[in-house]
Amino acid sequence: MSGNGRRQGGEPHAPAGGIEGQKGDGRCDVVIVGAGFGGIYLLHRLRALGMTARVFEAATGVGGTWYWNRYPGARCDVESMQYSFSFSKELQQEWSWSERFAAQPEILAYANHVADRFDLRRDIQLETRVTAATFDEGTQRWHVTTDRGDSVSAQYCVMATGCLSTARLPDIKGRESFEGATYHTGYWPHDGVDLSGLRVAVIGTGSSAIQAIPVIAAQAGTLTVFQRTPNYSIPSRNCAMTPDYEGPWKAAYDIYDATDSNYGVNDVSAMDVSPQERERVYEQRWATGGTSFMAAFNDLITNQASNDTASDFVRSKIRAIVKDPATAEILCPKDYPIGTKRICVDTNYFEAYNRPNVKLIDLKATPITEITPKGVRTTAGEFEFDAIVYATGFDAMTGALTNVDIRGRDGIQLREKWHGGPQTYLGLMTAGLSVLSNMIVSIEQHVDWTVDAIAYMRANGLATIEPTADAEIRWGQHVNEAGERTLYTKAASWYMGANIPGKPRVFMPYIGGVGVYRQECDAVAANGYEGFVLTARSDAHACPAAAAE
Ligand code: FAD
Ligand code: N01
Repeated sequence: MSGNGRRQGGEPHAPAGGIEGQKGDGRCDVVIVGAGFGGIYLLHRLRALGMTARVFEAATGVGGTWYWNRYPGARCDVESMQYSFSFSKELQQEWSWSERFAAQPEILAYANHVADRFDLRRDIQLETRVTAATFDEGTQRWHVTTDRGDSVSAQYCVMATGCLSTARLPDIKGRESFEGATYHTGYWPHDGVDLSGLRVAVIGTGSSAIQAIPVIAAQAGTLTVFQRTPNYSIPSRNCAMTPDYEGPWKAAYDIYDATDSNYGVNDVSAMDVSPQERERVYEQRWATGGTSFMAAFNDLITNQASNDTASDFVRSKIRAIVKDPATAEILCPKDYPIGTKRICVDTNYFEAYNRPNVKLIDLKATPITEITPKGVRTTAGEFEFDAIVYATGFDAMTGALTNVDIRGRDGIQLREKWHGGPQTYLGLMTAGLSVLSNMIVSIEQHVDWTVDAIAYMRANGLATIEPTADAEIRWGQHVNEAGERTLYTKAASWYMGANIPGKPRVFMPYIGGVGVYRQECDAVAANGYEGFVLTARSDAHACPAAAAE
């Protein structure tokens, strides 16, 4: 490694199609599905364990989220100094981000750099979608097949397929009939899109739209935004990275506990300070920018009265920024507490509505009835466009898993088992088959726990690890109880599966906190994988090398 470790462009070096000489039938210890941050770190850890692993990735490059989401304005909302791997001190120190919140090309370049720096590409097969994974009870191995005809036998199959990787186009009547260009933010063309002078529609106002709208507005002839639910958004105050900013972060990496959910939280209730003090704190957080706004007080997500004060503050900011009062009112979220849909972070989002070429359509008042060959029809009439951008989100959490035909013991199918909502133990495994954070921190924790479990199995001559049905039920109750203690269930969000018509409404993320979750997972492991059934290999013998890992 030389220089500051940054590669320009972010495109992969591996030949399209993947690893030479490894097509067709094969055996390995672990199949990993997905080469986002999760998949690549998992591969790195398994190699260190001396295991053979093959990664299958549907895309033509690594990077996952940051490979697919190339829409204008895409960037992280967790500060880049934190939205980075921590597993290698050298990597942490040598990489430099150019902005406080890095843009998509730079994050993709980082993913590619990690793949190169740790020599990961030789085990990653690109442009290959895993279509099925079937557990063979006779051999106690997974049989994994792909859309390119690969057929692999593996002792373990890890789905590192991401929570937000299955982009979703809404089922709006006539969608296919549109004669102009259609885009989805989550499948943005790699060559970029020139929207200069065009009449553009954006459907959706989630995080993706909120980042894209100001950039598209500056380019398009006209931009019409179709909003169903308004969102709370905090300015990012993004800026160039300086040595003065970067230096203390790098110096503190060794002592900073990224899983500390209370980091930066002002440990006082919003109800225990005067209105003047509340206002001062909110103003300070607004000026600092970013998601830390939600840490202004310690009970914003658990106490409705406290939350109301933060929601009111943000609404007052929207009304102050947006010059047209009617537009401002439509942009003000009113029917759910701030933070219960993922809080958005923007650069000049509300300001974009002050541009003469930007118009907002309130779909609560005038819903879309159909997409026509010329554009979008609402109950108020037809709007004509050259391009429609769907910023309509993802089949979150479960979509990438249920897309694969996963069959476990007795042929039990994951898709069928999860018909009424996902059932897991620790969110990591499910019987019969075996997010709300800085996700890189959670990814590292999930991977570390999984690799430790595999090492434990090897060391103890075990073939399978599978949660008991009872452990799944108890975990599901625990996740629900934690959710019920907060205001999260008050919003129709993708956390609840509410963005997909017909998807079961289940609060899916665990809200107990990253640190608490880690302790719970560690305790399960320390107690001999409590809640799991472990079965011995027929040729069981201990593997001391693995035990030492
Ligand atoms: P992904 O990055 O989603 O990777 C999964 C990979 O699996 C994909 O490449 C996909 O192609 C592949 N795959 C799926 N199914 C198959 C299959 N059947 N066969 C083969 N390959 C398959 N999180 C944060 O913490 N901070 C942020 O600022 C942030 N910003 C985000 C911005 C956007 C636009 C989006 C969509 C998400 C953002 N996230 C953010 C969440 C982000 O998804 C995670 O931080 C992280 O990148 C996820 O990594 P992953 O490896 O788990 O999954
Ligand atoms: O998707 P979303 P996203 N007609 O589901 C609307 C991460 N992320 O891609 O709210 C009309 O949030 C839908 O309306 P409603 C982050 O975790 C992070 O924006 O269902 N509208 C909503 O407005 C985020 O939470 C960043 O009423 C329809 C929008 O489409 C997650 O990814 C950036 C519709 C979808 O919003 C998903 O964000 C981007 C229909 N039929 C993403 N169907 C960062 O900043 C849906 N909508 C780091």
